[in-house]
Amino acid sequence: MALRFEVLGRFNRARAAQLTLPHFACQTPLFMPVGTQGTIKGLTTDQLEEIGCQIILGNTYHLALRPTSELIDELGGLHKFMNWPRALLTDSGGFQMVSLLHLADITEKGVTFQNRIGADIIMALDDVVRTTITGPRIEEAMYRTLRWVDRCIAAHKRPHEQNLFGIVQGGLDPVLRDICVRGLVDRNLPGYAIGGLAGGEDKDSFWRVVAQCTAALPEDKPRYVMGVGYPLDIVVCSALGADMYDCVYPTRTARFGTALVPEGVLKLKHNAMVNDTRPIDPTCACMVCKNYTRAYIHCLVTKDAMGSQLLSYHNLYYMLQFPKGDVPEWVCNAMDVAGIDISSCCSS
Ligand code: PRF
Ligand code: ZN
Repeated sequence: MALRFEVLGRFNRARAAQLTLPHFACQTPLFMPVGTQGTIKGLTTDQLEEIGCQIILGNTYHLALRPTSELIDELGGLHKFMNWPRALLTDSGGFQMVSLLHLADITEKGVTFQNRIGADIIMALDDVVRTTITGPRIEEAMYRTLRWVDRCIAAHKRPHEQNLFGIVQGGLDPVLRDICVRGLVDRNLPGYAIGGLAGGEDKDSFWRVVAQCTAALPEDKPRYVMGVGYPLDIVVCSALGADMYDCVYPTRTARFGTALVPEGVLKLKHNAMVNDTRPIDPTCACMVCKNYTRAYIHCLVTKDAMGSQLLSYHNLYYMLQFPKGDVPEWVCNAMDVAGIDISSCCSS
């Protein structure tokens, strides 16, 4: 294992922990910005450090195509290539994406790519099926995911430098999820992800699967909910005992002119912004809110790259700051504010 996971505090099922990875000691719960091509669009790595980013997610599939994993390896690994000293996680990309590479031994190749790229955490290859479909395809994907994790474990050449995480699949079916969780826990991996969610299912089903998986996963290992999410989802999943998240939402929505604020969202394209001299969020301490007005960003947005860069900076700052501090306090406050009662997900 190439990580240490120390729980520092608990509140009901929520926990705050230190996750020590080869390149960085991270505080959880944490949010991972998505840098598909080895960059978070519009931000420098210095800026990412400045706003408290601890770990970045990269996509094996995209990196394998360009600049290719061989070149990244030759140039000293992804950390060096993108000038990022802190932690990195690479996602295997799931079956559909990796299958586009037309490789015969996709599972083994996926791990070999990730070994070359050199991330702190590498994801096993899984078979991802949309949660909104039903029938035998869900079961097939879950069993395939379990078979593939064994091939990934066997192909993993650097277990003392990189952590291979398994991914729980099984759609919205509690029996399939249970088989998958148990199978992965038996493999004694350094961490586990809950996959196959955030694909259009209703919130109750989503939270119920997260609650079931977190309850069955080991207490002393990190739990990562993939592709999540919105601030509210992160709060609820953290209350249910999850630790890690990733999502393109804050940066993608920035490019469409939307800022994340405590009240929800602020649309900078709106005509009301044209002469608004306030910052995006008067309570935000970020560089953008300290220096620029809504009127200025309104003027730039969709016209100049600077508009989406400033919005991405603010949005990521928001996502990286809000889960900080005393977990009991922010989880409880947020749940109260949102009027959410998770007791129904937890009783089983
Ligand atoms: N598997 C992988 N990556 C993912 C997901 C998954 O299930 C999700 C959730 N749909 C986001 N990213 N490998
Ligand atoms: Zn701000």
